[in-house]
Amino acid sequence: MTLQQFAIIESTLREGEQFVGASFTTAQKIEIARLLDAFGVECLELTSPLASPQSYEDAKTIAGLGLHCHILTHIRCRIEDAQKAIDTGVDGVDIVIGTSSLLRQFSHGKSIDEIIDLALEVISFVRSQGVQVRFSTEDSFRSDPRDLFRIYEAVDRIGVHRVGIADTVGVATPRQVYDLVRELRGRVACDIEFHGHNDSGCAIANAYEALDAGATHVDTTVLGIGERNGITPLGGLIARLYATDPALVAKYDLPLLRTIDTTVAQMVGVDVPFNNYITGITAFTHKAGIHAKAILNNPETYEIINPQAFGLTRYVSIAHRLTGWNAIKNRAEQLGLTLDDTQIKIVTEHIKALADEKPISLTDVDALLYRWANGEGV
Ligand code: HCA
Ligand code: CU
Repeated sequence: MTLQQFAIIESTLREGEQFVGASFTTAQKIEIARLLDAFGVECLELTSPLASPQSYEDAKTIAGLGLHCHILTHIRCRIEDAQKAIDTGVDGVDIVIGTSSLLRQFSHGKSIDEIIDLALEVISFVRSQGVQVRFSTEDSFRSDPRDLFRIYEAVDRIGVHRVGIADTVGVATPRQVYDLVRELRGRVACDIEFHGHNDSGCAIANAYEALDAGATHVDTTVLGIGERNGITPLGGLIARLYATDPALVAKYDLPLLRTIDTTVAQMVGVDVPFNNYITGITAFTHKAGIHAKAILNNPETYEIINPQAFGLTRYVSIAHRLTGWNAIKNRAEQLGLTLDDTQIKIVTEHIKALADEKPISLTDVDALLYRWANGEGV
């Protein structure tokens, strides 16, 4: 149901700023905010205005840009934090507090009852100021589910707009996420957000399962940047949803994704990974002869994502020993050379033999094709 209605909370300007290479200038934050807004994300989450004086100023600046998306900021569960957040002019405040026994013992030292009392106080305050409020439990998957439900039900009763489940340490499996969200969906009336770290490689699958189980909001960052190895990447979530049904992500300006990924990569001093979802350099590159033949006949044979939907093109790699004669024939046609199938097959054997001797390039393939087309083949 909510797979059709989900919203993205893009947290590059909050969780993403917790990536070790990130230290965005105001101008960079504005550029990222504008790009993500143009892409069509529903919400942007900003670093806590309490983090530093510049963070406060930047939150004010971004809240004042007049973007289409909702501007949220992220705070600890404290009235002073909430006041400062509201002062920046944001549309909503995301509150988080640790609920695992580890965090209760080693971080804030509060009991579940104390957490509930505090949560009710801070949420009521934010609501009284006419601002949207979300309440999230840090390290949800290492918290006792009975504690979680008590907290979520209590905050739901007093009209919180959204509750958040956070897989802070990336420990959850897709099935655990599905089960927890499903159970929660039956217990609260408010929206449900999922925030998942990627320590064990499940962040995209977990976000997807959360939506499938009834979550309404998913947190992402560009390229997945965040604490440690980050959270659900924006492009990865889009790829997952597109693969289920392109209509699910038709509301976004998909061709902007490449610019978004490369812009943020550059700002934080990394390359877009070669195997990145959609925008990685090899995401639409086909190599083996069998694949190349089928792709040339009908790209859907080996592509669940249409690169054109993202303003990208596919590439068929043919200069190697795994190549096939159909791909070589296609190259000959591209070059406008007339060679019959028997000749193409012979050239293909030569290409394979050459590639067994040394790494070859497209130039070598072309040279062989020209030789045969000019009647100089042996
Ligand atoms: C953190 C906090 C958080 C918060 C998530 C949320 C997490 O940096 O540890 O507000 O839902 O992963 O728990 O990012
Ligand atoms: Cu996080």
